[in-house]
Amino acid sequence: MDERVTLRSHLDRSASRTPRGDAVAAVIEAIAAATVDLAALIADGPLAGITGQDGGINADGDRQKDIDVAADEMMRLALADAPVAAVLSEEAALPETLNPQAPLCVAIDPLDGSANLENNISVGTIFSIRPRGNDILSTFFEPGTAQCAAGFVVYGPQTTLVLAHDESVDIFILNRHTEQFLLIKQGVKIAPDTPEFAINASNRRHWYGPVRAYIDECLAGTNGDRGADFNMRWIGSLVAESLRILVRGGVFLYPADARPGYREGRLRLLYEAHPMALVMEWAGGAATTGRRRILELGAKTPHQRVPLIMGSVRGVRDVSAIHEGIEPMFDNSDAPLFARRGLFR
Ligand code: FBP
Repeated sequence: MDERVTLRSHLDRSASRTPRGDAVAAVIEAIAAATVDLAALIADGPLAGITGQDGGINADGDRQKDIDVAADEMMRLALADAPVAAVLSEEAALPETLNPQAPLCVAIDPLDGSANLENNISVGTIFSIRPRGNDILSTFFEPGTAQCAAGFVVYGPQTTLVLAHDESVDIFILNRHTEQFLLIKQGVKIAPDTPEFAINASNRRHWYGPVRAYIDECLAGTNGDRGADFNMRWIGSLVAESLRILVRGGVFLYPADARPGYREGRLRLLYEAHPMALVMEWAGGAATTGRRRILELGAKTPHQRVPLIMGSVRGVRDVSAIHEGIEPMFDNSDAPLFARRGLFR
């Protein structure tokens, strides 16, 4: 018999002392219950009729797989029975109103990184919870500081729930036999200075100067001004990268770059960057665009993209320092200009 604390009793402990605590707990439990079913579906994959084939094009023009469509349906069904006024899903053009009088709104990426599934690489669900404003739709356009809880689930060797709630980041693992999430780490803190970075390096030629300068300095290792040999990781799955940062630190970058469609980065503000930024900050890390703190940004459109640089405070601070004083219009100049502006020059 496992004596660990269940997600439910963990939430019960804090429900009475956090604003709208019971409602927030109910929403987290609803999402968690749906992820138990989704984890089983992902694990069975082709055995459960998941072909990995196209399920169409979503409202924002992204290709969907059949599993994206199934995950979206599962999350919507779960949230319809929870105290949620409206949900914005990656898979829909606009927020959908559920229970207009309910106190909370949810932005969700039901299944992030589904392109990885064919290779049996971890994928996840990312969610962000915020209090409903008087006007339901404008709730989603409030800055990320309005979030009252956020988190993500990684469907990997284990099914892991990372929860930012009550100003703490806690990690749970799914016990598949009892179908309960059990607490394994409470009050996670990100290592402040791990020399490790994660970026899709194949885009180097498209990066703007400050990002190129930072990565070049990391690659110079002990021969360069940073004086440390950096390790590199790139999984191509945001939830897996985020969990690694929580466990051992480092910095993740999906910057804006010069490719058409990437001038504002790739990741979405409302259901990728905002929730990850809340997790990072509550775990003692940081998240920025390079120029602005992610949590201070409000979306102007539901599926707005944003550059995302997050993780250990040292790495995020160093990337921001290279951007400082460089007007965005000069971002695309040659790297040497920025190398001269690097931290140690
Ligand atoms: P989707 O929103 O299309 O699922 O993609 C998101 C994502 O897979 C992230 O998880 C990951 O960080 C990024 O795209 C990888 O992008 P790229 O393929 O450009 O390296």
